[in-house]
Amino acid sequence: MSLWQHKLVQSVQWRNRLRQLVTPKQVAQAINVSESSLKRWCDRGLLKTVRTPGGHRRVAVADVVEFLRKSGHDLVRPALLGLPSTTGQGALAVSRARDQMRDALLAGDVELCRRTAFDLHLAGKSVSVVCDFVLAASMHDIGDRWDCEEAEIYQERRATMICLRLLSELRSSIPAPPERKPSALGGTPECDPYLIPTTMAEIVLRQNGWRAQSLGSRLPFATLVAAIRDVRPQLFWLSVSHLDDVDRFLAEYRAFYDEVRSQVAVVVGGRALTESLRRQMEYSAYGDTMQHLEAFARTLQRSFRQEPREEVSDRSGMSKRSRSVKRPDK
Ligand code: B12
Repeated sequence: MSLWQHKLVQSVQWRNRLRQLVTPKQVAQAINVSESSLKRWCDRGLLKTVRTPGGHRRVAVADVVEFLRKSGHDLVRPALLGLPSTTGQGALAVSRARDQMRDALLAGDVELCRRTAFDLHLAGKSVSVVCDFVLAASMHDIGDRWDCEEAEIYQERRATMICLRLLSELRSSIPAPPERKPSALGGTPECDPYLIPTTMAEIVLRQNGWRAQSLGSRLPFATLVAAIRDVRPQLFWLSVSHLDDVDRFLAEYRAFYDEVRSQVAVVVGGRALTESLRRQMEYSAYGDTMQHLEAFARTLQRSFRQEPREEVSDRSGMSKRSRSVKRPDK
């Protein structure tokens, strides 16, 4: 088995572990509390449990991770839950984490990348912060180094693969939103191969309780219309990192927006959407970062709890052009 095959197997194993069920005793030992305290938390609903057919309590590792993020308890023995060892730095400062992540990405050190992201996640940092300030910032840095011939193309490609793998692992560590939650879809237009930002959007929205799914990259607008018709999401994000024919994009986007504007809130963002381009577009909201997307999604969710058609007060920091939002199906 090659080194890369070995790393891929490790990544799959890691994601499977997050879906695994463990006993309350294992959790108690992993976070160094008594089993009775842990069972009390389970009884009070602070830690979600399921019952085996024999009536025994079990906890999903992803739910333990969520509990640790909210409660602030330390993970003393991660190996007991099959989780990666931490860097031992607890709530690593975001700027230090970014430097550590960039260096680990450049060196292809998957394990250090995983530990760095996981440390922040366990310390309660939102996925949007990890995405904007650690992963995206590291990739920007790597891109600049490639541009200045200080990094090899293979290092940039490898860093992209590692980022996508980390995002997939982070996704597994977030409990799946229930069926009744609003849904979101998104992707990139046909000329845009950039996968990381749209993958980030999916995970950020899932952490905020949306049943979000990225459709991936290079999607013709006609198929996006079909996806919206079939899935009927409440939110659609379009991430635009690269455009080769701006006029064609604008024409196709306008036709797309006219078709879907009454069905879904459309949020746009991405490096290629310059201000002058945005001025020629209509959309429900625009954002520069995953944090902006998160803030808008929260505002939209709040509006679902209010009367239908009520004007949404936007505290997201995103600019709005028009808005037409339907409530999630009950
Ligand atoms: C990885 C990479 C690639 C990969 C992408 C692989 C993949 N499948 O994703 C590949 C190999 C395809 C690639 C190709 C090229 N690349 Co390239 N690439 C990069 C790199 C290093 C990282 C991109 C990335 O994923 N960044 C991380 C994301 C998360 O950051 P982001 O895009 O800024 O997204 C953030 C915000 O924009 C926002 N956001 C994004 N989408 C959305 C959506 C919504 C709704 C909201 C609210 C917010 C939002 O939130 C994100 C998180 O903060 C960048 C460097 C950089 N600055 O990003 C260069 C970079 C973008 N590439 C560059 C170049 C030049 C190219 C090529 C032309 C190289 C070549 N000669 O072939 C080709 C172009 C191919 C094409 N058709 O587009 C240049 C672009 C320069 C420019 N002026 O536009 C860059 C900037 C590198 C550099 N410093 O020179 N590239």
